Amino acid sequence: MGNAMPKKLRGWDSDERYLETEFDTMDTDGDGLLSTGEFTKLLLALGFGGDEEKTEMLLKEMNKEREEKISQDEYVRAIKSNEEIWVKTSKLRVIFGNFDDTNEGKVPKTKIKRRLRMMGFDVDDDMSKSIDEIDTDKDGYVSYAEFLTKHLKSKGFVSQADNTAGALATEES
Ligand SMILES: [Ca+2]
Ligand SMILES: [Ca+2]
Repeated sequence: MGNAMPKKLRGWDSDERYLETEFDTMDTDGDGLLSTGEFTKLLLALGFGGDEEKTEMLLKEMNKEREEKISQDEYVRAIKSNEEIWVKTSKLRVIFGNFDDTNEGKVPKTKIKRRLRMMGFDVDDDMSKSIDEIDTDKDGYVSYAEFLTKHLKSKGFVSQADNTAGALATEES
């Protein structure tokens, strides 16, 4: 609280873990930096609607020292401090956060299926299977990292082979 930002989520340790996970999922080589291209892809995947010019401006703003790369810290600060970007990139956080009402950054698969049924979805074998597939480390939970990785893959922004870092970034807490 005490934050001027009139926005919603504020879960999973004051939203920061969401942002850190987003960064780590896109940082497929695990060096703690995103290239401008990766950063742009991440914003687009999160729903920051295709405005490349704006993305470039944002990059220049947040990127004081390095020319071509941003750190996790820069990412977290930039997104948290820019309400427009925050709101425009929040769709996946909000969807996930609605399921994650215990604020752990992961949701039991059984709970996801139950919720979906309650919401009126027909959770048939196919749907059930695709939920199982999101849980790549097979711990019975869908973490935000897994959820996001699935989304990035479906957009073609990370490949299957690139996924190790994203899976490793899955929270243990
Ligand atoms: Ca990297
Ligand atoms: Ca899992």
